[in-house]
Amino acid sequence: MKQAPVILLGAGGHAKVVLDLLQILNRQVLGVCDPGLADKGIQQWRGLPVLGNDTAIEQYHPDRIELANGIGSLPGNSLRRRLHDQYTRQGYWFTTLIHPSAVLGSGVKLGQGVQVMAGVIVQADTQLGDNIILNTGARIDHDGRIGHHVHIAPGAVLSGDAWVANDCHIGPGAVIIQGVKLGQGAVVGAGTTVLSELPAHYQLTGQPPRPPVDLNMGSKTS
Ligand code: JB3
Repeated sequence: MKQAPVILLGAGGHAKVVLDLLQILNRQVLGVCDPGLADKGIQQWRGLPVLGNDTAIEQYHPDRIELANGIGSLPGNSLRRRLHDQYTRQGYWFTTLIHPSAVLGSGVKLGQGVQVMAGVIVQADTQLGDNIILNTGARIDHDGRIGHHVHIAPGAVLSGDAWVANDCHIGPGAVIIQGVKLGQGAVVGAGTTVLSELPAHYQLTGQPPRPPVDLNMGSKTS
């Protein structure tokens, strides 16, 4: 079946990678919505028409198009999630994209709007929620459970049976050993190895890790 044409949201660093992937997958891209470009009157971005800010989406019936979320996700920035939630509520569908170089094991399940970038490996029976980024070269071993809106940054590694709740951020090159659970909104810093459960809204950074920080207390480490 022919896939619907796509509108790309955002025109920053993450959107460049998503656009490359759309093109590798031969998806028709109608244009890009980005207020940063629209406000400056810029009409073209990487060969695509700039359709305007996000309200331009509403000129297209939800049955006629799919959306690609080109906004990245970093701790403390919920724009990617907000756009996903807003437009799915309005009946739009975010396309799931899998780079041809990715390897997905048997029984792997992906939600709506998951982006699987170049070189990713996901092993058997892992389940992924909606709006997840598995960034370049990330690896998730068997039986993982990954919640909605999670970003697993380039080169991060999750051993078997790791459970990652909604809204978590796992930094580049981080390592999560087998069977470990991360609570909702937990943040793991670049290169940090997580050996035991991290509660919801806690941040673990450094290697060896510094003591976990409660993100709700407003004192973040970098
Ligand atoms: O580290 C990696 C591999 N990727 C990072 C990614 C996960 O997150 C990347 O290096 C960046 O740190 C970040 O990528 P992102 O989100 O593309 O950030 P940036 O390059 O700053 O671009 C953000 C874009 O979003 C800009 O073009 C903004 O104009 C646009 N933008 C801001 N608000 C918006 C809105 N776009 C839309 N459609 N709607 C908005 O409300």
